[in-house]
Amino acid sequence: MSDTQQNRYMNGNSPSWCPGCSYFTVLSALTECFDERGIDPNEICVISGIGCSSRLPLFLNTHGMHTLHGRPLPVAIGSRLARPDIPVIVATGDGDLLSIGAAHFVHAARKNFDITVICLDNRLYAMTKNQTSPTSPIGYKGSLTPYGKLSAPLNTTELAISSGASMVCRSCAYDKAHLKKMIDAAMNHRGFSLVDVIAPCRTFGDHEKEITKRLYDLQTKDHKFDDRESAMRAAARVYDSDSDENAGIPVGVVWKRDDMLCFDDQVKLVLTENEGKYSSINDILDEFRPGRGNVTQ
Ligand SMILES: Cc1ncc(C[n+]2csc(CCOP(=O)(O)OP(=O)(O)O)c2C)c(N)n1
Ligand code: SF4
Ligand SMILES: [Mg+2]
Repeated sequence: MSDTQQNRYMNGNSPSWCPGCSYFTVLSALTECFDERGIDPNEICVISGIGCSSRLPLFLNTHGMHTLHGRPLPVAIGSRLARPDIPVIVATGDGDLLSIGAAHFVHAARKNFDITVICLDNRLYAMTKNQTSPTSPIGYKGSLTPYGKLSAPLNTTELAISSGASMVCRSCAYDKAHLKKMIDAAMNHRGFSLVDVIAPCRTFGDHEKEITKRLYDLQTKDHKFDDRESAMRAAARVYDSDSDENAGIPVGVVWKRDDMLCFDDQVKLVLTENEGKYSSINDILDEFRPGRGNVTQ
C-alpha cells in the first residue's frame, strides 16, 4: 500500500511512541488491514483505555475514543449497541485489559459481544514507567518490585477462551504480515474476538530476538481450533509456561467457533420469539423506562 492510501486513516498527529516501539507495527498492520478491506474511515470505530498502547486511536482519522484506564470495553459495547452498523475495535494493553479492566473483559467475552479486541501485550505497565502487569513473569523486576514479581502471570488467551470468547488469536508485532492476517480474521468473525499481540516495549523490556525464534504458526501444524482441548493446550504455551526457555510459542487462530450466538443474535431471537409485540430492542428497553411496564418508581 502507498503512504497516501494508508494515510487516509491517519489524522496527521505523529505517533508519540518511543522510536522502535513495537506498537508502530500494530498501528500500521491495522490501517493496512482497513485499507485492504476498503473501509471508509467514517465507518469504523477504534476505542481504547489509557496506556502507551491505548494511545493508538489518537493517531487515527476514524471514529474513536480514548477513554478511562481499564474502561474501553463498556464504551465499546455501548457504541456497538447504539450503532450496530459500525464495527468496533478495541486497542488496549495488558494492564488496561487485565488489571483494572479484567471484569469487563471476562463479561464482554462471556456475553460474546460482536467486537474485536487487540491487546498489545508488553507484559508491563510502560506508560507509568515499568511496573509489573498481570502478564509479567514471576520474578520480573519492575520499578515497584525490586525483588521480583511474586505472583504467577495470567494467561490472556486461556482466560478469553474460558470466559466464553468465540474467537481467540495470538500474534506478534514483529511479524506484521501474520498480525494483519489475524486482525483481518478477527474482524471477519461474528462475536467476541481477541487478538493477543506479543508487543515488546523497546524502552523497558525488549525481547525481540528471544521471542521471534520461538514462534511457530498453529495453522501450519494441523491445529484444531474448534476443539476446546486443543485450543486450551495451545493457549497454555506462552513465554514462561515452560521451563525450557527455547520452547515454541504458538501463534495463529487458537480458538474459533461459529456456532456460539453473539449478543446481537440473541437479541434478534428474542424479537423473533415476540413478533408483533416488539419491532426493535428499543421497544423492549421502553418497558423499563420509569413509570412504564416493568419498573415502579
Ligand atoms: C484509574 C487509573 N488508575 C491508574 C492509572 C495509571 N495508569 C495509566 S496507564 C497504566 C498502565 C498501562 O499499562 P498497559 O495497559 O499495559 O499499557 P502500556 O503502557 O504498557 O502500553 C496505569 C496503571 C490511571 N491512569 N487511571
Ligand atoms: S515506553 Fe515502551 S511501550 Fe511505551 S512507547 Fe516507549 S517503547 Fe513503546
Ligand atoms: Mg503493557
